[in-house]
Amino acid sequence: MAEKKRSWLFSLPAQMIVGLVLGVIVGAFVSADVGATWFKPLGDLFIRLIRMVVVPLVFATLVAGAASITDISKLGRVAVKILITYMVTTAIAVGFGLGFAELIQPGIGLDLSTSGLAAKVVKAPSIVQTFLNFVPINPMEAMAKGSMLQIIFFAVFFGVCLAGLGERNKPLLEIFQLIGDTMIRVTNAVMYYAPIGVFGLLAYTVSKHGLAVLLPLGKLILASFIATALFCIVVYGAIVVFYLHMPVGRFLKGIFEPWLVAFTTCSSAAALAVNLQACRRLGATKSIASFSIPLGNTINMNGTAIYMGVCAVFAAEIFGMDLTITDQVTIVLMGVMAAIGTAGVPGAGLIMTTVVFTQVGIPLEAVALIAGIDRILDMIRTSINVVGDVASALVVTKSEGDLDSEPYTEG
Ligand code: DAS
Repeated sequence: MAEKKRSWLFSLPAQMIVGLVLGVIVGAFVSADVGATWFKPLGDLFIRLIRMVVVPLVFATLVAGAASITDISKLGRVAVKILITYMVTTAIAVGFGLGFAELIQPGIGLDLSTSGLAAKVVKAPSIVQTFLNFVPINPMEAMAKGSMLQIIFFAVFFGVCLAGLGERNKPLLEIFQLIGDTMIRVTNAVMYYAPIGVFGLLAYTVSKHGLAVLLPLGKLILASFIATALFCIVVYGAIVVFYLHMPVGRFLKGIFEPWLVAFTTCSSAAALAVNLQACRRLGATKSIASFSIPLGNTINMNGTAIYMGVCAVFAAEIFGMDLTITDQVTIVLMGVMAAIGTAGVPGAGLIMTTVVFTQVGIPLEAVALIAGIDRILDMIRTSINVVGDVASALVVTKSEGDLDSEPYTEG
């Protein structure tokens, strides 16, 4: 029997918005004590559930992703180029998000530091020490502690070496793929609790701070949207006009379908197939598109990177934190790693913000606060994640002298 198409109103995003609205209304009418006693635990449970999934989700999906890059040796030069393009555009994206948010300061106007949630003072290590800290002395200890930077480093290293085993790796690769798929199901199950968690946290926050809490959330959406739009115009605009020498209209028309699928589903994975076709139609060769689009779908998330920068500044501001230059460099580094570790499914980026926040001492209550409006932010960032995959694939195709200037038609 065809599954009955449920109205959007019953969808999880709608339920999260209902949770947010109800939380605000209830919070406006109850005392701070009632909010702390009855509603804060609901939000705390959501935060614990989010923290529960991060380590196994990131480790399994990254090992499986890295291990599936089997033809890196064959594609050597192209693989190196595409990975460098991914890292550079992602780092620029985090910097864009961070810089723009510092400019418009979305979090100013709300001070949660009085909620006993003062930011943890994290003595930021020197830049050299930060890079040395990438390497876990004991990977199991890193997982037990949730040291995400070290977990991501070990997962990618382990995955690439697993790929090197060739055919022998099949059983173990399948196990990690199954664990990754299972953890995505666990994450989806956790997100079903999100409406209640969002309700609890908003009710508590509004009961303590009043309705003023809403203004910064609106500014966060605006900051995320404008930073993303500016990044697209400046970075992708420069690539298309000055490097690809492609008519902007042709590029926009070519990426529209994957952009729309990603925007509406909030899932890069859902847009993978149409993104592959769009990339080919825009002139990428079959080998570069079929290697880079699935890889980019897993590790290249420019929209999520911008979101990491914007949210880190927003969260620091609502807890009265002044970000030092070292904090900002750490946010860019961690934002890149968090974006790499983000799965191509709805809400994955929200969970990965814990990777960035923890590294600079931002209380994770900020994650649950952002959760209420995260679906809107997810639409913005996911749609750009898929555009970035196409842009990078075309850059590498052009660098190989293979960019097909004529629109490709399915032959
Ligand atoms: N929704 C994720 C994706 O599909 C991105 C994210 O949550 O940041 O790309």
